[in-house]
This record gives sequence, C-alpha cells and structure tokens, in this order.
Amino acid sequence: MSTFVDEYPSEARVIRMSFWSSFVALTLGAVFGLIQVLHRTDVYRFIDSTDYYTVLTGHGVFMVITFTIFFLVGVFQWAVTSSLERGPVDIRFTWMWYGVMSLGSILVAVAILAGFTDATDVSSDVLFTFYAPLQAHPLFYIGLVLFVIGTWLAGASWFWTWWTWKDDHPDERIPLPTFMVLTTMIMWYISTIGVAISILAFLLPWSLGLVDSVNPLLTRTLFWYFGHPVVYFWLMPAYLLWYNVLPKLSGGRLFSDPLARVVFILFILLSTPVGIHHQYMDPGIAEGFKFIVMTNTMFLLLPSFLTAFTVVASMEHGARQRGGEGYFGWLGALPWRDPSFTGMALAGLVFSFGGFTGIVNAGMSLNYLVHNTFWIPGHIHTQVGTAVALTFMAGSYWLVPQVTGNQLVSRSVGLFQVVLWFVGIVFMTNAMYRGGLVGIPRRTAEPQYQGFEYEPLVGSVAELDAQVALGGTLLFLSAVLFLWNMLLTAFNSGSEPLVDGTLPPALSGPEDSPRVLDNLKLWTAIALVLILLAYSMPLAGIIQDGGLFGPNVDAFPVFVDAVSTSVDATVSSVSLESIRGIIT
Ligand code: HAS
Ligand code: CU
Repeated sequence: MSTFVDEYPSEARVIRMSFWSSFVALTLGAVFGLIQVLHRTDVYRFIDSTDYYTVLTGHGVFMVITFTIFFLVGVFQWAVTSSLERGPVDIRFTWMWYGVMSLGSILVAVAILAGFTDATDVSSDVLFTFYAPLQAHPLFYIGLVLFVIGTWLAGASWFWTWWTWKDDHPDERIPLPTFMVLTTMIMWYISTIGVAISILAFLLPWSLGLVDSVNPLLTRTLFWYFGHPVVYFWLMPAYLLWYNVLPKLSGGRLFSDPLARVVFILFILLSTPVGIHHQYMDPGIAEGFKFIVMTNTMFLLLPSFLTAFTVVASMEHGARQRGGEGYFGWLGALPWRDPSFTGMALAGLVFSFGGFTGIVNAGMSLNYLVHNTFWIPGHIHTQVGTAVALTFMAGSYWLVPQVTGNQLVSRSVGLFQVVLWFVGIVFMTNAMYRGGLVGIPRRTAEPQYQGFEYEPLVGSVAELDAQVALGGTLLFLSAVLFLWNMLLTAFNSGSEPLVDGTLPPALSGPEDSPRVLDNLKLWTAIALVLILLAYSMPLAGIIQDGGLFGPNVDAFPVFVDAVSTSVDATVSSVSLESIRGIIT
C-alpha cells in the first residue's frame, strides 16, 4: 500500500516539520499549564506569584497560537496535496512560509521567556489577548506579525496550487478538503486585517516609544474583530478531520458534501461580525450594537449545529455498515479501540458541552454573570483545549504514520491517552464552570479569598480546587503520553505505517451541491458587506469618543477610569496602579 510519504516525499517533509514545531509548543504549553494549575489551586508552587502572568502568557500563546496553527498548516498542506493530487507549485515558497512562521514563533518565545530572568528588561506578560494598556516588548509584536505573515504566505501557496489545478480541471468541483482550506483561509485573511492594524498602527509604535499612548478600547475592538474568527481558525482543521476522516474511521462515508460546503461558507460570512460579543462589558460601545452582535452570534450557531447533525449521521452510517442496530445500539458498533476514532468522537462530545456554554456566553444578560470568571477558562478548555487539541492528537495517530512512513509505536497507549484527556477535562472544566457561576475570577494567581461557597453549586472552594488540580494533572500526564508516543514513532523507522489513507466519497456528493457554493468571490464580497455593517458605526464612535491614539484625559476622566477598571478586572488588582499610570 503506497502512503502519502511515498507519493509526496517533499510535501511530507514540510508537514512533518510543521507537526514537530507544533509538538514543541505543546510541550512548553503543557509544562506551563501544570505549573499554573497547581499554583492557582495552591497545591504546589513552583514559581513566585509575580511570575504567574509570564507563565500564563506562555501557556496561552504556545497553546493557542503556536501549537494549534503549526498543526493547522500541516493538516492543510496534507489536505490540499492529497485532494488535488499535486504538491505546491514551488516547494521553496513552501519552505519560506514555514521559515517565516518559525522565526516569528522564536521571537515571540524569547520575548515571553525572557520575563523569567532579571538579566534583561525584556518581558511580555500580556496574556494571549495582549490588549493595551498591558504592553509587551517590541519583539513580541514583531514575532506575531511575522508569524501571521507566514500563514498568509501559506494560504497564498494553497490558492496558487488550486489555480493551477483549476486550469487542468476547468469543469470540476473543488474537492471538499481543498474547499475547506480555501474558505478557512478567506476567513483568516479578512479577520487578520484587524490584528495587523492593531499591532502595526498602534501597539508596536507604542512599545517602541514612537507614540505616547493608544486608545485601549480601539485596540481591544480591533483585537476582538480578529479574536472571534481566530477561534474558528483553530476549529476548522478539526472540522476538516471530523468531516473527512471521522466518517471513514467509523466505517462509513460522509453523509452530505453539500451541507459541509454550506457550513464552511457560513463561517466565512458570520465569523467576523460577532467579535463584540467579547466586549459586552466594555464601556464605550452602545448597547444597540452589542444587541446586533448577539443576534449575529446566535445565527452563527447554525453551522455548528449542522456539523453535529452531519458528522453524527455519518458516524451512524458507519456503525450500521459495521452491523450496528437500534436507536442507540449502533453506538456500540463503532471502533472504540481505535485511538484516532475514539479521540475525535470524545472531542466532539466535549465540544457539545463547550458549545452550550458558548451560547450562555453569547447571551448579553447571562454574559454579565460569567464574564471574567473561572467559567471562561472552562469554556476555553472544552473548546480549543479539547475539541481542537484532542482532535489534533487523535488525528496525529492517523496522519503521522502517513507522513513519516513509520508505524505508530503504541495504539494502546494512544487509546489510554485520549480517554485520560477526556477524564481530565471533565474534572477540570466542570469545576471551572461551577466556580465561575459563584464568581471565582479568571486570570489570577491568588483566588484564595473567602465567600464563594453557595450550596448546592459549590460545597467548598477546596473541593473545586481539588478537582481542577486533579483534572489539570491528568491532562498534563495525557500530553506527556502523547508526546512520548509521537517521539518514539518519529524514530520508528524501518516499520510499515499500516494506515489506509484513502478517503471514501460522500453519500451525497458534490454533484448534489449547487455550483454557486463554489463561487468564493461572491461569499467574500457578502462577508465584507456584513463586516462593514457590524463594525463601521461602533468603530467610528470609539474613535470619536476616545481619539485614535488615546482619549483626551481632561475631557473624559470618567471614561478613562471605567476602561482602566474594566481592563483591571481581567488581569489583577496588583496592576491597577500601573495600568492607571499608563493610561493617564
Ligand atoms: Fe467561545 C469566549 C461564544 C465557540 C474559544 N471562546 C471564548 C474564549 C475562547 C473561546 C478562547 O459570546 C475566551 C477569550 C478570552 O480569553 O477572553 N464561543 C462562543 C459561541 C461559540 C463559541 C457562541 N469558542 C468557541 C470555539 C472556540 C472558542 C469553537 C475555540 C476553538 N466565546 C463565546 C463568547 C465569549 C467566548 C460570547 C466571550 C465570553 C466573555 O465574556 O469573555 C459557538 O461557536 C459554539 C457552537 C457549538 C455548538 C456545539 C455543536 C456540537 C457539535 C458536536 C458534534 C458531536 C460529535 C461527536 C462530532 C453549538 C458540532 C459525537 C459523539 C458521539 C459519541 C456520538
Ligand atoms: Cu467569540
């Protein structure tokens, strides 16, 4: 059986390098995760509380930027190459984007890790959301810019490959995996404009000392313009695997290709004009605009509900092919001993919990209860921390043998690892959600004050802490098992990969889907109009009230105070004075 690495050796090399880069980031992120979970719950303190935000920034950035996006580019390169049956037009260009992304990651890592030593004054304790008034060293912003430029170039390379394919196949539909890559990249191009403006026009000049101040609300809004779509940027490679690989692993075929296309188009249209749902509590944006954004967010649930239907229907089809019967009896016929299958299915299950908590977040009135509480890290860890991360780990058990040509060293350790992740996340996030509901704050090293007990939701904070610490430790152990399995597999040369990489056609194929779905220009144009409607007035208001480079302090003392207090709640009371100092 010929595998991917035999057919496309040079592409397989880039994909391998992307995966290894991603796993290095996962290693760092997992170590930092363990340190902070034990610190916050006061079980064991490896560090001083003054270093807590350095650890938290490292954990966030290495996990949700480096780990996820390096894995994404590997999966996308695999998806484009295998579905178009051709490599990039120029492989040197491919190595260039990989190089630019790597350089950017190294700069960001140096800017963060230098915060642990007093030998230099470089530090970037700004958390993964890096809003003003927190300020990072210029290297941090430069690294991020390079990283994003690397992803833009990667997208350009995939579009370029598709254009050459189209010349050879003028009347054919875009193969589904490539369709998913291209639509995701359109969403990414549109949304990264926000963060590019925020960094290049404001944050970088400010950290270089070229301007004295910035308008925190403007940079926050530009960040969230990008910050909501970025969560789907992490999610779309997981969806790509759920739609294309999970049905096959279940023993069947994708239920509907047209429905899958509709889902990805809905993400282009609706991912960006919802970012303000992260700012319901920000003063300075009129309630009416927030209400519109809430409505858009509720519409945005649709593609995920469609996904739940299509993916579970495909799994059921597979189970019935394997002899499964009954309303629910078919669940038993699924291949639960296969770590790739079980990992992805459990990731999907956890995504349902996370999806429902997302609906709570998105409701303006309920958001006031959960914003900036421990509930939010609960949501984050069910979503990117499991739906995405666990799918990537499960997907690695299927993909890594194909791109290395090596057999997975231990399937049983793989199976144990994915189940362990599931158990760990259930303990950790359940306690985070409950803690958040009684007001325990997020992003603080010292939540050990009293008054959170509230029967029957929370018996005692000690019980919640124990569950969070236990869950976090299990997640760390699970990550170690995964990384160990991958490391041994990388060196397991001379073995046979034993993975069948072919993907069966969908039950309802592209011939059933209207051609207009492949009109990418049309969907991009509609997306831009929706963004203009959602953002032009709030942005105009923010600039009018607060100025491009910061509010006029004399004219708006109350406004400045309100912004600094709201930002302060996100970080810690310790930094209140320094934040005031920067703004005023
Ligand atoms: Fe979110 C905050 C709303 C999805 C990540 N979100 C965050 C933050 C992160 C994040 C990182 O409206 C914190 C940012 C920060 O640091 O401040 N989120 C939503 C909504 C959705 C949603 C409505 N979020 C995600 C995804 C993420 C992610 C995906 C990462 C990958 N989120 C919010 C809001 C906030 C927020 C507010 C701000 C909160 C605040 O106050 O700060 C929706 O997209 C969710 C839709 C999902 C579903 C579930 C469908 C179920 C499926 C499962 C199928 C089952 C299978 C398996 C395949 C409706 C598809 C079956 C298995 C068998 C065995 C049969
Ligand atoms: Cu969001």
